[in-house]
This record gives sequence, structure tokens and C-alpha cells, in this order.
Amino acid sequence: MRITDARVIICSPGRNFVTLKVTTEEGIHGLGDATLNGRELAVASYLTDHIIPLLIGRDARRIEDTWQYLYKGAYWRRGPVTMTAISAVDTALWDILGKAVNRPVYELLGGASRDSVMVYGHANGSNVDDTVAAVGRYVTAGYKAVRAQCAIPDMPHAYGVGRGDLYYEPAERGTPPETAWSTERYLPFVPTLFERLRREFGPDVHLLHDVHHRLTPIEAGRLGKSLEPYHLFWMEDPVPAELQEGFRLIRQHTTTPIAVGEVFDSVFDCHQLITSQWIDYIRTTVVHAGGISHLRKIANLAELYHVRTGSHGATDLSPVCMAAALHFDLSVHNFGIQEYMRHTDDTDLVFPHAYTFADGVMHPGNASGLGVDIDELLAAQYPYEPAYLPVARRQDGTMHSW
Ligand code: CS2
Ligand code: MG
Repeated sequence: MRITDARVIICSPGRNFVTLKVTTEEGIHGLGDATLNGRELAVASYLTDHIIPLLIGRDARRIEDTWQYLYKGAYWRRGPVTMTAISAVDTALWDILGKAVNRPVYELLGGASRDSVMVYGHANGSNVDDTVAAVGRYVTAGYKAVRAQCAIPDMPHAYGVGRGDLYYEPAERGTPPETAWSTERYLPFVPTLFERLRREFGPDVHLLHDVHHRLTPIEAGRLGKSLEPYHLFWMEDPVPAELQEGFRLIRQHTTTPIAVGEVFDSVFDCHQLITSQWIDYIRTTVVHAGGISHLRKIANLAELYHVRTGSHGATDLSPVCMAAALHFDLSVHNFGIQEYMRHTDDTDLVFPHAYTFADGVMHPGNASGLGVDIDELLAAQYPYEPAYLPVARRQDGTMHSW
């Protein structure tokens, strides 16, 4: 099963996506998502200029060996661009293997560990009433878990307040938009939001909140403690996580469960977090953390330490990543939850897929491989458009983490 062709397809059906398509001598093709929001062309070049020439002629069945060849062979290890490119190759090879043996990928990963995959959606609003209404729409739509974000009074650009109900798209065409941030206003406000949500929706719906890397460890400890009465499913990305040791301090102060990892690209970003039991959910995902192969290694380590998975699944991760994530989620024992922000209708048409949503849960479907494809003719009608994620400044003008 020699690889005879590999190509990068860049399209923008509502937002930018980079997709790797690998084809074998038998004419089987596999897909991998290679989208790195705001830095898309760097991954496209890494694949086209440095990886694709190495793939031609390789045996597509040697998935682990190819992973190690690309990882060790580059000499320069890790980093989001490298790892997103390796992820795309790995995902495409799993897709090919599934198609070659005519089985859905989750069966090759050990089979289903559960009947379906619980997902959460994003509810947000420009004030508490709007956020309550948005959570209500998700509950009515059958969701068992909802992430709630709200603009802080007098701070309209708090993280997570998007432009649509179903899609959350922070990247904007042109240069990076600037947003303002105030920890002083945020910290006392968030508990009032969740107090209201629990009053409106009762104890059963899982409520989540994304801090989006904005706090220091001691501030995060205070927030977690003040949210304990509302028993969140998780508090996400409380601090920027380069300093794994910082989570020890958060953990000392609160029992609110902690999720982290959407920007991590390998197990080396989180091994200390996991083995020290400083977190409860690891959010690494197929497209950025080394593909299905490496994500399984992270999950297997996490399982030993009672840490469960909660993969990133925002709108900027393509339907190819979503399909791969669902095969992973269904098979892995220590699954926790999967984020699911819907794609636009244009995106769904470009990437026809077998995965389904009903009653708050998803299933990858039983098509062979990943069960997702790309309509290249349609994709060509949506050319790449440069776009950036926002940046954040504190009110005195100091750069802050967005
Ligand atoms: C977010 C993302 O989904 C999440 O939890 O943190 O929306 C994130 O901001 C984007 O994926 C960045 O590309
Ligand atoms: Mg997040």
C-alpha cells in the first residue's frame, strides 16, 4: 500500500481550513485536518515543502513508524506547526487503514467503549439574560452539557462572546482585533452568572466555563473556590499553562474540576499536570497534538491518574478533525466529554460526513475509515482569506493573554 500522492487543500467555506489528502497506489485516499487558526499557511508550507516529498513511496500501513520518522527525523521537535503537520499525516493514514480493511476507525482503536459521545456547546450573551436564554436554547435542543460565557458589564469583549448562536468564530479577516480585559471586573462577576444559571436550570445540566488563559494561579484558585456552590463540570484554561507547576497552587485552593490543553501539542506539555493529578480533564485534540496515535498515548497516561479526556472541538477544527475526535472518543476508556461547536452549512457541504448529533450526544457513524470527505470542486469556490485571532490588553494598555 504505497503512498503515490499527497496534497494540501486550503479553503475558506466560512473560515479557513487546511486539509491533507494522501492517496495510495490502490486509489484509497485518506484525509487529515492541518488547520492552525491564524497561522494556516505555515502548516501548509511545512507539509508541502518538507513532509510530502518524504511520504511518496512509503507504506501507508506503517502509521507509527511514519509518525516517528517525521517526529525524530526533523531533528527540531514539537511546536504547533510541526505537530499539526504530523497530526494531519497520522490522521490521514488511520483513515486509509480503515478504508483498506473496510472498518470504521474506532474499531481499529479497540472498539467502542460506550454507545455515544457526550458533547457540549457554547452559550454566550452580551449580558446575563442573553446568556441564560442561550443556555436555554441548548437545553431545549437536548444538550446535556453547556459552556456559558458572558460579556462583563462595561467590558463588551470578554472572551467567548461570539457573533452567532451556533458557531463561535473569534478569528477576523484583516489584522488582529484588539480587545480589553479586566481581571478585577471578571472575578466577582462570573459567580453571579453561574448562581443565576443554577437557579434557572437546576442541578442536572452540566455547566462549563472557559477562562481562556486570563488569570494567575492564585486568581484562578479564588475563582474556582467562588464557583464551588454551582458545581461546574469544569473550569477551563484558568491560567496560561507553560508553567505546569502553577497548577499546584490552583489545586490547593479549589475542588472545581480543571480542564486544560487545547493549545498543547504533545504529552510533554502535560505529563507533569497529569502525573501530579493537578487537572481533571486533558483537552488535547487530534489536529494539534500529534494525531490519533499520539492522542491515544496521552489518554493512556491520563487514565492511570484518573484524568479524563475533553478534546477541543471549536469551529476552527475542521469536520475532518471532528470525525477523528469522535472515533477516538468512542474508543478511549477514560473519555470525559467532547466539545462540539457546529460548522456553517457551507463548511458541512464542503466536508460531507457520517457523524451525527442527537439528544446531546454524537456518534462517528460506521462508514469505513473516518467517514468524512472533501468536495474539492466546491472547496475551490472558497479561496483562503487571511484572518487572525484577537489580542487582549489590560485597561492600562498592557498586553495580556487572549
Ligand atoms: C476555545 C476556542 O473552544 C474553546 O474552548 O478556547 O474557541 C479557541 O479560542 C479557538 O479554538 C482558537 O482558535
Ligand atoms: Mg478553550
